[in-house]
Amino acid sequence: MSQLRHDWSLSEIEDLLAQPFNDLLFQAHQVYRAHFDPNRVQLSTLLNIKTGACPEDCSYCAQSARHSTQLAPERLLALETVLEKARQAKAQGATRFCLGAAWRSPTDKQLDRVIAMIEGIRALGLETCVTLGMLTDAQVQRLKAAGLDYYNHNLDTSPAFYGQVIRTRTYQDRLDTLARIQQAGIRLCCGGILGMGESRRDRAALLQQLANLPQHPESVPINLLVQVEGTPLYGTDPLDPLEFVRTLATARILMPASHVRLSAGRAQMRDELQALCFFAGANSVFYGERLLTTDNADSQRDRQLFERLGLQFERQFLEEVRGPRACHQG
Ligand code: SAM
Ligand code: DTB
Ligand code: SF4
Repeated sequence: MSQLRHDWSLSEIEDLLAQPFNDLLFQAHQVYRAHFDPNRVQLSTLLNIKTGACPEDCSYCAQSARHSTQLAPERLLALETVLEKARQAKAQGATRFCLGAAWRSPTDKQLDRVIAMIEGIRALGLETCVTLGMLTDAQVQRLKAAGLDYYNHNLDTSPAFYGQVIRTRTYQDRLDTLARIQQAGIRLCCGGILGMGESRRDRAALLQQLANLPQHPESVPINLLVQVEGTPLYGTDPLDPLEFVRTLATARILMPASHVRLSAGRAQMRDELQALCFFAGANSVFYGERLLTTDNADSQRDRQLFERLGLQFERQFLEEVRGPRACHQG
């Protein structure tokens, strides 16, 4: 297996991205096979526990209070509602349950309630992930003590393009929270969004930031912008789907041992495009009817697609190996 690198230069990454498509995909697939069983996909299910009225101004997001979207804000969900959704996700085959909240950063009281949710979800035998915005050191320590498995915090795009997408926080704010998470030993889920009008160089620079973190994020979500009416990015020229595959393939080469997640945007993708992404090294998806505020790819269509591609999802595999009762994750 190749050595993990953290010293990628921008031009090296741009050269990878610019290769003939077949060369890039062949290289990505070889790297993928050297580190993973290429016929197995990890399923994470998302639940938005607090919807809308967010003070941040992220141009892509339906939940910012600064944009006029159709979304109705909702208060933090009750513990039992969250646990019921987690039970359903587990029954459907998910191994990780991810909670999202439309916060800039949580208060300590809000964190108390999220911690109760994390403890309840862990007790169901699911891996836990939360995305709550920026955190202080003390909050990170509390999440660690609660047994949180993953924290999702995306860099979203390149340092150069960031200011055109988000103005209420800086790239450095983002990096600071990532450092706190990694230093505390919580596994990191960190990626970005493609198709926001960024250049290939921006995509390369995002991947450079991710790959040159002190440790590669254990999960790397590659989202395709879901264009939401009323957000500033609504109507952006769509990204060439093959450029999306190129970027995902390059993420696989740079972070060979990470789970690269084909994330938001699958509902809008054809099966052939998803199949190319799985070949290029995607080995995780969001599974379930909803992402946070928008529809995800239909679960029945997903199951059929996995079947057609001979892809096993992780829980199926674990149950075959260890039996249905023993496939506790975590
Ligand atoms: N408020 C927290 C934060 O921003 O860190 C957590 C929730 S936020 C919705 C989580 C991530 O969802 C964002 O960082 C962004 O990468 C992704 N996201 C949000 N809206 C999206 C959209 N319309 N299309 C694709 N990805 C999106
Ligand atoms: C991530 O990278 N993508 C997810 C999750 N982490 C939190 C969110 C996707 C959101 C898509 C738009 C929506 O449903 O609002
Ligand atoms: Fe708020 Fe997160 Fe949406 Fe930005 S991405 S507006 S921080 S919910």
